[in-house]
Amino acid sequence: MELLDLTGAWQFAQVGKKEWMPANVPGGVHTDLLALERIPDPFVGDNELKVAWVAKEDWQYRRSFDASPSLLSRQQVWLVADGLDTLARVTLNGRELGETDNMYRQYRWDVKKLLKPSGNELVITFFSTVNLALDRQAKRPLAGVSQAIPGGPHVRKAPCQFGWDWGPQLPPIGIWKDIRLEAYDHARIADVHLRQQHTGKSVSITANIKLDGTAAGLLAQLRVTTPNGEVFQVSGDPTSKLEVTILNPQLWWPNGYGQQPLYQVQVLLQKGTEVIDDKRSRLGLRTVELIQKPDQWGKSFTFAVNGVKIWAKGANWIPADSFPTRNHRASLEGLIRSATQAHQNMLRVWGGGFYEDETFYDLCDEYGVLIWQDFIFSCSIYPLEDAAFLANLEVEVAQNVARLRHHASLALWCGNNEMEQGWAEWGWNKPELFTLRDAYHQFFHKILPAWVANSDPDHTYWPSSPSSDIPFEDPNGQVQGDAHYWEVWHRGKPFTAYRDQFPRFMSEFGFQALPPIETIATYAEPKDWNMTSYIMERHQKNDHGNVYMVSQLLDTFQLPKDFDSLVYLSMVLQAEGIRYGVEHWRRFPERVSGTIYWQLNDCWPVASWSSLDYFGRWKALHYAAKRFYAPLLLSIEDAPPFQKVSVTNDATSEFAGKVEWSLQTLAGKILKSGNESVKVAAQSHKRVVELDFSSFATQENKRDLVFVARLFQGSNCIATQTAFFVATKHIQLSSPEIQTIVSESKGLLQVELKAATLARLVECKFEGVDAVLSDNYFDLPAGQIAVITTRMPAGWDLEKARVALRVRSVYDSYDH
Ligand code: BMA
Repeated sequence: MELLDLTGAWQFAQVGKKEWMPANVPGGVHTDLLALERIPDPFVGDNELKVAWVAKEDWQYRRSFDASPSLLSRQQVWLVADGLDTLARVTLNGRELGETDNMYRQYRWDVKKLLKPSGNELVITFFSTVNLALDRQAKRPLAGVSQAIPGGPHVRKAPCQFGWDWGPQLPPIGIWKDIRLEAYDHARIADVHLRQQHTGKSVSITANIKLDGTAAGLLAQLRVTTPNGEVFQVSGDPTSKLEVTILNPQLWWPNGYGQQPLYQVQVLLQKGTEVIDDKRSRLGLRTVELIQKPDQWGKSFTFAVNGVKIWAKGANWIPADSFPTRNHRASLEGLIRSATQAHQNMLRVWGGGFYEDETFYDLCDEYGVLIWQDFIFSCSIYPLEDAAFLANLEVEVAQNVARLRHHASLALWCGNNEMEQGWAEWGWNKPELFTLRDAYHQFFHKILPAWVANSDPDHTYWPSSPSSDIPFEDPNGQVQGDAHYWEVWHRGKPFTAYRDQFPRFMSEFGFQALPPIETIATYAEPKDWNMTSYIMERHQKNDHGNVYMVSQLLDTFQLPKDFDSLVYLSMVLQAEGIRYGVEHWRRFPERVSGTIYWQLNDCWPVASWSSLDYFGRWKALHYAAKRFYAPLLLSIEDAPPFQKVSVTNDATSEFAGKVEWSLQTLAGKILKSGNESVKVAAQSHKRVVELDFSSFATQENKRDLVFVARLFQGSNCIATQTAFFVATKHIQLSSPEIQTIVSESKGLLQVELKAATLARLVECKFEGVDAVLSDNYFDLPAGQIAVITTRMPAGWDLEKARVALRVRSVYDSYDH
């Protein structure tokens, strides 16, 4: 195979204007205009509105290239575009090759007869998807989300790019993936289907190869290199199934359950000794299944890897940038690494974004992150009875399933996001929509599962999230299937409401926070630093979101003294809320098999449900996740005056340790204490002690009390938890006088903190640097020492760190 890479420098122009400007491919109109300073940064202030015109125009990209004699001499020469966004007409040397209407598809055109040795001119014209969507929507209105430009469901383009309740209306346009010429003689490898069969102590890897061209006279070779460098190989007819057997395989495990060894797989196509094409991939050897077994509550919804049950701990993934061509390995890796640092083992690639790039799944393979992959349909009615729409989907599904099915990280294919629920509960179910409801039923319960089974029989298909797996029947119930619980955020229920929920698998629930002040500073000037200012509300896409945040905030905390304190409180409020839910669900590991909170990341700087902001900064929730997703979880079920202490053990071996507890005044006077040795069986939960403090928590005293529990493994304290007897706003906090000792050892910066009286939700940061600390936003009981570390920032020394250290707690958030 001979390739001619056509990425890199192109030119672009607005259709109707004759000015050609430099462009970069892969890329898009917005990022190209931004590089030329022709538009203001859409992520700043209300520039989103100022650049809205871009997506309503048509644009052209062009480049010229030469074709070498060798390339021209090949029997087959094809132009291959891995992704065009979205409505494109492609011409080469003045001849139209075709049109595209699906950003998730790869397109290939035979260009053999059109090429010349030099001065080939490739032109791609992009027509406005916004105009098409609006036009189709006017003719045939389909329900969608209120924050989006209407009509998105008519076009196969990432739904959230039209706007979402956390995303701006900035639909990108352009060549968003690689583009190249592929030239070959005889045949090329069109597809390789790798499968693995586990039997006792061996795994057989098979490759089914599909060729474009003729197999006559060709030979295929399957070569597997183990993580230790040992090579297994077999050759055969390219149309036969090739198989190698790996004895004593090194199994792949999700994060927290073991290592992630990866086997290099190469499929070579040969003519004699000449290799004419090859395909490389990496395999993690593992089995993955979804166990749905009848039990006392209904039916389980438990993932198992290599036969071991996995308690799924994770978050929902959305596109990491409104302009996805800005995502590179480093930015994706930063997010995925942060997820695993917080002990996450599963991400749900949510159906309102797109099928992610290979790099994303490669990283998930490397970091041990299971992927729940939605097909790209979300919260809307789609024209699924339209034959042309279906034909387009069939290619999209076949291509993307084939592209991703070999990844060790892939755990589940899911039909869509919240559409079955839409039909069952959102008022779509009207007589005039019955045809579309039938089409939904046909597609997600018959057609799509059949396509998936055909291309990838090794992964489970799940019809929708949430779903009970019985079409339209209680899709968001708690008896079987997965559930989304939004009563706390969207309906204002208190965090304690999470404790009434016993989903079999919680695939969405969330609570918003503002991003850190450094992130706000990138889009709002200090004069706009007010929760309900125009700019702050331009960066809040959920109607009334800022009001919801403040309202819940005042149930827990006092009115903050300034904006910076409000930002801090909004973050710790979110952390406390999600912690409350997850700790509860982890106390029922047999009944609830996992929690995937909404949402891991952001696509621009915004107030949202994310735990990592657009720049990858850790919000307080992400630090809380590191604690509440720890394999050994100490938790307190607080129902004042009762405090119940529990340990949840996710590990596959028994835990033996000790819990120490005490009831203290805020100043640290111990009123009552005890300790209990504790054994918790593998993958289970144990209530350690249930205490009644009614004689201490009197009307006069309860505002001055804290209940502290600590979990010990040997002599190591591995977790501290606190619980109170009144809402935080009513705790009688006094100035905690936190003392810090900053030191350095082996490139690690260390901060030792000690408070004179209880410090609630202590935040540490080093001004001027984005440092991820080993822990943050934690309670510090009087007299107890907390030690946190971080890598010494490049170019810093101890003195600089001491000066830059800022510490605060809830006490500092209001006036005294
Ligand atoms: C869920 C998601 C998203 C949305 C989020 C917050 O329904 O599936 O559609 O962004 O809630 O409202």
